[in-house]
Amino acid sequence: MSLKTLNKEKKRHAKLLSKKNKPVSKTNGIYKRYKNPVLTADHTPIHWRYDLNPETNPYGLERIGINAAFNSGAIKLNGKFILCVRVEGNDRKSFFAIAESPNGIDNFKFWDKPCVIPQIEGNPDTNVYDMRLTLHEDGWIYGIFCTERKDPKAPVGDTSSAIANAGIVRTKDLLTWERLPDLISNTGQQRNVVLHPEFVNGHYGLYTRPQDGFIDIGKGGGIGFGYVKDMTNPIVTEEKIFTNKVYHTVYELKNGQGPAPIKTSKGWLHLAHGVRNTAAGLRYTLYMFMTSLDDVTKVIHHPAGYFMAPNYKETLGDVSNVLFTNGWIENEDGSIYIYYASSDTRMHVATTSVEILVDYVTNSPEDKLTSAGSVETILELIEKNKGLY
Ligand code: M1P
Repeated sequence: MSLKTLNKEKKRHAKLLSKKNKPVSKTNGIYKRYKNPVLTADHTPIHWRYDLNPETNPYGLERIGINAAFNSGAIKLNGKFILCVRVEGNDRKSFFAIAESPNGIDNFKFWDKPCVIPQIEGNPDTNVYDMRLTLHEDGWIYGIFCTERKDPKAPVGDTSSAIANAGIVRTKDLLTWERLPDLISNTGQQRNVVLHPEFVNGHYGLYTRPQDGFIDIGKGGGIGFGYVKDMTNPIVTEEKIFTNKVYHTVYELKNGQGPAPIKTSKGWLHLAHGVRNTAAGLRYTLYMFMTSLDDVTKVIHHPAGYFMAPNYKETLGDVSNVLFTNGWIENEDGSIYIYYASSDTRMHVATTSVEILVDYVTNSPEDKLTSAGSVETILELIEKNKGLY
């Protein structure tokens, strides 16, 4: 790489990584969005992309292109805000890489090398993505991700049919990963599988999202919950769908658990994505609900509609009109950092607090599932506001 090109690129990269982020002034009181994305493809280290030897790269060309940095698991470790990022190359392969920030809103820097995920002998992953990190009460940090492989039963000439399942790793330091067997379930294909942070009835608890095909939901769908006795032999024999897709809601077509839920004195706070179809294609938004402390599958509060939908800039990207989340961090002071990706392209943060989210989830009206019902809900608020406006 020519010295001039290299220096220019290094300067541009350093400036991007140290750019301050600040909240935008417009807010609904529930969360604050931030001006800049926290991570993009351009944040990936220069030494992952360029051959820095002028003898082998005299023109200073980029040798390995990175297309996107999105759908990240999140955890706070050793005082740092850590993301396990889905990085996607120009070759369409996704892989995981850790990025850390001292404050959770800017200055995210990738670690020196991407994560090396051990492979299952004889059954390598073709593509991996969307890792959920859960610090479990057994002391391990588990990473559950989607492992995608070509469908061995695909007819000749069909080069697209794939099978999705949950791959499982565990670690103590996010540097060395132990691969455990892939999830065994009998409900079809699995994506968006998430480990509950506590034992439930003496077992590991998994949020699942079974569907009949890779794209086709078929008779499947909904967020399920199942038990696993031993994570080194992860078999879920039964899944209870406890929050299903519903006609004429933002999760009409499909949904999926976001990160592991956060425990509060009122119940477990859940963040999920819901998908509906439109004339312009699928629209992914984020929504919230709360489950009971006595029964993690009992939904006790469920605000109507979406919690967050893509704003204009966020609607644009590789897969437009998508917000997706698989990571959030509850800070020691009760603040919450929601890490979400827009349009399968880049990562953002939104900040709020446990107190605010509990208020949002417990006091926002539920969906009455008809237009007349929505008008009735607005009239109730207008009545309550009498004399106040
Ligand atoms: O492209 C949008 C999202 O599509 C999938 O989510 P789901 O399985 O709910 O449809 C995932 O591939 C996800 O990575 C992606 O962001």
